[in-house]
Parts: sequence; C-alpha cells; structure tokens
Amino acid sequence: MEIDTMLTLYRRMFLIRSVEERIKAEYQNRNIRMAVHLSIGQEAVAAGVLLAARPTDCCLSTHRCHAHYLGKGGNLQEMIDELYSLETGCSRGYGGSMHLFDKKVNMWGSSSIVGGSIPIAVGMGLALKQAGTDSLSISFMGDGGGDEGAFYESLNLAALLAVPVMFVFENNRYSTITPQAKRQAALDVILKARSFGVEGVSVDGNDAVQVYETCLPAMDNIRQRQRPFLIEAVTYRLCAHVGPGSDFGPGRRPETELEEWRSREPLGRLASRIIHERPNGAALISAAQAHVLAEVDTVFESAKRRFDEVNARVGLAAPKPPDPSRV
Ligand SMILES: Cc1ncc(C[n+]2csc(CCOP(=O)(O)OP(=O)(O)O)c2C)c(N)n1
Ligand SMILES: [Mg+2]
Repeated sequence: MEIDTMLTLYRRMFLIRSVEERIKAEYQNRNIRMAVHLSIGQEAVAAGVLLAARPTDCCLSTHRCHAHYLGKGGNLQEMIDELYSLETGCSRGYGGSMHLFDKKVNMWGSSSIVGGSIPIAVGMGLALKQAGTDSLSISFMGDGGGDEGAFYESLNLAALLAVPVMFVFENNRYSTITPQAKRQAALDVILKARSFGVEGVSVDGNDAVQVYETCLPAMDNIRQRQRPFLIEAVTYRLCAHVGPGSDFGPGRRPETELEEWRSREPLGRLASRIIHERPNGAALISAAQAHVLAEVDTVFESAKRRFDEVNARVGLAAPKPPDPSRV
C-alpha cells in the first residue's frame, strides 16, 4: 500500500481518537449534557470503510456514530457544537451525540434505536439505484443490530430488490455488557447473510489496511452488480458502553480481554507499520498528530466559548461540579 494511503488512514483514525479523548476530558465538567458512546479502539472500521467509499456514497449509522460521521468527512465544528447543544450544531442542537447528520458529505444520520437505521439504509440504496446512479448506501451497525428483526428483513429486501448497499457489521462482541453468545443462538453472521442471498466476508476490524483493501473491491462489485454485500469487522471497544468510564470488572466485561485487545489496538498497529516501512515514518506520524491536535483544540475552545456565552445570556448557573461516584 502507498505511504500516502496509510497516512490518510492514520490521520483519520487519529482524528477520531483525539476528538473522543477530548470528549472524555471535557465530559467531566458536565458541559456536554448527554450520553456519549465512544468508539475508542474501533477507529479502523470507520476509517477503512469510508476511505474506500466515494463522497457520493450515502452513510447511515447507529448510537455509536462519532467515528462514522468523522470518517465520512462530517464537519467537526458542527459535531462538537451539537455535543454542546448549540444551535449551530449539525442537528441544530436537538439531536446530540447519537444523531449526527451532515448532508453536505452524504452522512444521512444515525439512530439511537438499535437496528433502526438498517432499513433506512436499504431504502437509501434503492433510491440511489432508481435514480440511475452508481453510488451505494453504507449501513453501519453493531453486533446488537443482529439481535433485531429489522436486520433480517433488511437483508431479505436488499437481496430481493438487488439493492446496492454495504452492510458493515461492526462486531465488538457485546451489546452493552452482554456478550454475543448470550444473545444469539447462531453466531456466524456471514452464514446468516448468505442464507438470505447476501454475500459477505469477515475481516480484522482493528487492521485499517485490511478493512480498506477488502472494501475497495467489494464496493466496486456492489456498484457493478447492483447487489448487497456484508462485511463483518471484528473489533473491540476499549471504553465503557456509554460515557467516559470503563465497564470492566466482576459481572461486566473481563479485564483480561482489555489487556488482550489493547495490544491489538488499531492506531499503534498502523503506526508501527508506517515506521517499519518508511525511514521518516515517525516524523510523518508526529506531524500528522500535531496538525490534528491543533484542529481539535481550536474546535473545542470555540464551542466552549460560545456555550459559555449562551449560558451567560440566558442566566444559567455554572454546572455543579461532578459527583465523583457517578463519573
Ligand atoms: C431497539 C433497542 N433496544 C435496546 C436499546 C438499548 N441499547 C442501546 S445501545 C445498545 C447496545 C447495542 O449494541 P451493538 O448494536 O452491538 O452496538 P455497540 O454498542 O456495541 O456499538 C442497547 C441494547 C435500544 N437503544 N434500542
Ligand atoms: Mg456491539
């Protein structure tokens, strides 16, 4: 793979990671007053799939949509404004973290209802086909999407009507803290898709290069044959299901898993590869990081300043300091 492509993948993953790390830090002061579902650890899926896509392809997502919005090129300032409930936010401050939308880049929204956006993505794909385009629809879902009837109805309809849709089954193996094996009698989603006439493939969802290189020909194929396709990206969420904390420990996810998956996290893996393959790789990575961090800082400071101005104007008291037991 070209170094430029690897660096683009790295930069996109680092943007997602940095934005979410900053959300974690800012969350403590209670100015972001909503549930946030972070994708830390899962960045390679959004980066790999969406770098392979075209700007004209249309994307729909879930409650865990930050990475998909950013991977699709959604406006960062409008996303952070949305998290600060400002009317300049991408959903005018009414949607919040789970409802990110940027029509300019064909990010057609996300749904907090598990499985809720999958049929919409099929409808979107059908509309693109009927309009005579060769664009496709991209439907991100978690493995919890596979607990829902809407997923199976969508597979069926997409195959029956030959819809150009790519289902991205982002399998982090948990729905909140319930493992897939406790929710689904049959685990192999590729087999399930095939039983509906939808071909698919499973990839290492923590390897951005593999995700990208798998999606590129698969998307070409969807465009040419006007058939649906499913990619399962196996990955792992390093933060809590919701909020900036963690959900490891007795009765929750086992800590041994965290150790195992931390060593396979996607940014470190791609950075090692770039450094191994290029003598100036470390310098290229540092430059990319500095550029992204400066952008993230500017955006957050702008949103915070305007958030404070609005609060001062309407006379809202400063938020109470957080209760440490609930952070
Ligand atoms: C229909 C429906 N059922 C239950 C919920 C509560 N809920 C919100 S997120 C979530 C977990 C979904 O897991 P998954 O689809 O695997 O996505 P992940 O959180 O792992 O990214 C659940 C059960 C919901 N929002 N909608
Ligand atoms: Mg999941």
